[in-house]
Amino acid sequence: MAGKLSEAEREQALKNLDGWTPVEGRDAIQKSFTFKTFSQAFGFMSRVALAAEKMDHHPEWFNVYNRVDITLSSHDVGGLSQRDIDLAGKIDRFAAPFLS
Ligand code: H2B
Repeated sequence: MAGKLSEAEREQALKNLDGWTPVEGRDAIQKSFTFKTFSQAFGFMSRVALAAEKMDHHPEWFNVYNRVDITLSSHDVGGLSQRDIDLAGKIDRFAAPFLS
């Protein structure tokens, strides 16, 4: 199980991710996705849900209509781990076809 990222690892990982920003007052990252419709948002969420279940690593998220706000953190280590970075990359790949 991947442990908490060091400050340097965290910085490097964030540089390689697109649009994920640190959450204020918490060792976590967040990103907001806006789709055209609820159907697209939910299709995206379904893909993320299946990948998350497979990884046994789950997002915190909030959906209203076409918007999905996602926060990633590893609860077991109380902060950001490589699992969050891997999941963030997958999430971006799932969102890309809808947003291009
Ligand atoms: N998701 C996240 N984000 N953090 C965790 O620590 C975590 C998880 N732990 N999904 C998993 C499930 C754990 O509860 C199971 C038992 O492996």
